[in-house]
Amino acid sequence: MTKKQIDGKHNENDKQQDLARATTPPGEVLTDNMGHVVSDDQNSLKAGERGPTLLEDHFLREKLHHFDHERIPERIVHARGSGAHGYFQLNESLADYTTAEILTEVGVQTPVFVRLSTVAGFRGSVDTPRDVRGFATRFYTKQGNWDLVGNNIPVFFIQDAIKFPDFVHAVKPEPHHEMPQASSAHDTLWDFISLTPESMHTIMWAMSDRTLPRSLDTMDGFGVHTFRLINASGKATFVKYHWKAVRGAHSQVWDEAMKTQAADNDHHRRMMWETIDQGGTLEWDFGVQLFTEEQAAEWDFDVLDPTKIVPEDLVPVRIVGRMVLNRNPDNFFAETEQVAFMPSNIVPGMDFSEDPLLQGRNFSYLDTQLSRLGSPNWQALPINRSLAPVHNNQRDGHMRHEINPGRVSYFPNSLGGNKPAHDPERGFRSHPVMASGQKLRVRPESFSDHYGQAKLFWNSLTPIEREHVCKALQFELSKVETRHVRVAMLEHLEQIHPLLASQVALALGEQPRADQTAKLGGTKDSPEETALLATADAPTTASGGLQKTSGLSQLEQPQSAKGRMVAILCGDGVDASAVKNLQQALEKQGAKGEVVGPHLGDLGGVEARKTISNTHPVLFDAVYALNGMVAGEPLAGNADAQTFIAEAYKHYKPIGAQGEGQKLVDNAPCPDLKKDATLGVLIDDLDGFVQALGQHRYWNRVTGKAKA
Ligand code: HDE
Repeated sequence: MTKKQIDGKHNENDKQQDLARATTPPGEVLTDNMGHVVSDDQNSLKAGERGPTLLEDHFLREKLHHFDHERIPERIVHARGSGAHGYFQLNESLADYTTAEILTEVGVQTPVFVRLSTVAGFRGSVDTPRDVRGFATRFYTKQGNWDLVGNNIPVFFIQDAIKFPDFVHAVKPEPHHEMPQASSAHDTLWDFISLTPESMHTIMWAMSDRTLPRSLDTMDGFGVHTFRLINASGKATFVKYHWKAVRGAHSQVWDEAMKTQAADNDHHRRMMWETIDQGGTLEWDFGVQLFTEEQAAEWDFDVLDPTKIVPEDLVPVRIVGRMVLNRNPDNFFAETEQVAFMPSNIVPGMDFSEDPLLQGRNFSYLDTQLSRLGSPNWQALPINRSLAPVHNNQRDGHMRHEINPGRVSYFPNSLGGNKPAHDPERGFRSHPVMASGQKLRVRPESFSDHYGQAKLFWNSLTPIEREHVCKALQFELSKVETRHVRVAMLEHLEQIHPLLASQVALALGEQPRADQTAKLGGTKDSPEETALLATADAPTTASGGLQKTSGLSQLEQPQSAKGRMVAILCGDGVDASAVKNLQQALEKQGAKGEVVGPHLGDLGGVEARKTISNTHPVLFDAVYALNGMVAGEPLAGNADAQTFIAEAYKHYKPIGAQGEGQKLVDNAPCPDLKKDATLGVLIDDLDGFVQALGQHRYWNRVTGKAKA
C-alpha cells in the first residue's frame, strides 16, 4: 500500500482512493508509452558509430516528442502556488440557512485540495514578495465540487470584471522589458491605481502586513464576494466566507521578506511541504458572516460591491468548521498545476450574488481552463473530477477519457428511457432573484464611496501596523519613476488620512500639507514616528456608521507557539543536554528547534542539519544561543553567529540564550539590543522563551514603551 491508502479519517467518498486509481507506481522495467520494453534509451540509433542519427529511431522520436510538449501555459494570474490535500469538518450545522450537505452534516470529513498562491509573479518566481495571496479551496462534496476561490485579503481592486484585464496588465511585469518580476512597485500598476479610486480600500490592505505573510498557514482567507445560502423553505441569506488561521495571521517585516527571497525562493512552499511531510498539519477555522437582504439594505455600503467588507462589528464571524491540510501531493504537475478552480462550482443550497466581479469570474475561470489545459475534458483530470458521479450527454473532444457506451447522447430520448433524467428535487436551482431593468453600462451609485472603508481599515490598525502601511507606500511609490503618478497617489492618500499623505510626501520629496509637516523621526523605527501614526482617526463613511472595527488588525490574533521554528545556535562541544531540553520544551508547545552549527553533522552528541552560513535568521521565528566552538574559537566570537542574533533582534523576534550563549547576545552588532525580557530577550529562562514565541514579534522594541 502506498501512502494513498485510506487513513480512516475521511468519509467513504474518499478523494484519496479516487486519486489512487490514477497513480502509477514506479515500474521495474523501462518501457515506451505503448508498453514496449526498451533496451537502451541513452543512445540514439545511428548510421555507424559516428554517423548521423536515423529518423527511424522511434524511441528517440517518442521521448523527444513528449518532452517537447511537456509545458502548458501557466495561470495568467496566481501562476505560482503550492497545494496540499486535507479535509474539512463542519462542527455546527447551518441547516437554518442552507440545504448544502457540506454545511449541514456535522462531523463529516469532506476531502479538500487547497492551492495557495501569489498573484503577480510567474510560476518560477519567489514566495515572499509583497503581494496578495490566493486562497483556493476545493471541497469534494457528495453533491459535487464546491470551489471557494478566495484571497488572503477580503476586498478586491476593482468593482467590475470588465476592468480585470486592465488591472492585470498593469500589475504584471511591464510588457516592454518584463520587469519587475513579482512586484507591484512599478509605474504601470500605480498609474492604474492612481486613476482607479475604487481600488483605494484594497490598496491599503495590499500595503499592509497582510501581503507579507510569515507562512502559508499564518494567513487568513476570505471568499471576498457576498454569496447566498438557500434553506429548505427557499429562503435566501447573504453570506461572506472566512478562513481564520488557527495559528493566527502573522507577517514578516519588509526587510525580512526581501532577505527571505534571497535565502530561500521557496520558503513558503518548503515550510508547508516539510510541516506535512513531518506529520504536521496546517489548519484554519471556517467562519461565516450571515445577514439578510433587509439588513444589507440598511447599510451605507453595498454588499454587492467587492471593494467593501461587512465589518465584523456589524456582523460577527460565526466559526462553524475547521479545515486541516495533512497530505502533500504526489506530483506537483498532476495535482497543483492541473487543478482548475472555478467560483461557479457551487452546490445546491448555495447561490451567487449579483456582484459584477463574481458574475464575470464565473465566465472567466471556465474559459481560462480551456487555454491552460487544452481540452473541454479537463474536468475529468484526476484532481478535478468530482467524487459525485457524472452523467450527461456531453461527448468527445480532445483527450476524452470516459468511454460512454450506447447510442443515446441526447435528451429527450425514448431509446435510453429518457436518462440521465433531471431531478428537480435534488438538483441545483437558482434562487429566484427579481431581475429587471434597462440594459445599462453603468456603475451603481451605491458603489461610489471609495475612501470610507479605506479609512475604516486605517483606523482599525494599531500604530505599528499603520507605520508599516506608511513605509510600504513610501517604498512602493518611491520606485515609481513618473512624478505625476506619484503626485496623483498623494491626492488619494490625502482623502484617506492627511497625516499618511504627508508622511509619504516627505519620502517622495514632495511638499507635505502645511498643517501636517511633523517630520518622520529621522531615524528608522523611531518612537516619534510611531506616536505620530497613533494619532487622529479618520472620519469614516460606507462602514455602517463604524469608526473602526475588530477583525482587521493582525495583532488581535491568537498567541500560540505552535508551528514556530527556532534556530538553536551552537558550536562543537555544545552542551547536548541543553539542546535536548530546549527541543523537548519546544515540541511540547508544537514548536520546533533546528540545530544550526558551524558545520553539518555531529557537534558532540547533537547533530546539526543546518549551518550558520547555509541558512539565515529570516527563515526562523526565533533564535536561541548556546555554547560551543567554531573552528577552535568560542561561538560567541563568531561574526556570522553574532549577525544571526542581530538580524533576529532587528526583525523583532524572540531571542533566548543560556550560559555561554549569553556572550553571543552581548557581542551581537546591534546597539539597540537590550537583554530585557519585556523586549523578548530572555536569558537563562527557557520557559519564558517558549512562552515568548507565542507573541510572534516584540513590536515594543520599536518604541521602547509604546504599546503595539
Ligand atoms: Fe481570479 N483568476 N479573477 N480572483 N483567482 C484566476 O483562473 C479572474 C479574483 C483567484 O489556485 C484565473 O484558473 C477575473 C478575485 C485565485 O488555481 C483567471 C477576476 C479573487 C486564483 C482569473 C478575478 C480571485 C485565481 C487564472 C475579476 C478573490 C488562483 C487561472 C472578475 C476572491 C486559483 C485560473 C488557483 C485565478 C480570473 C478576480 C482569486 C484568469 C476575471 C476577486 C485564488 O481565470
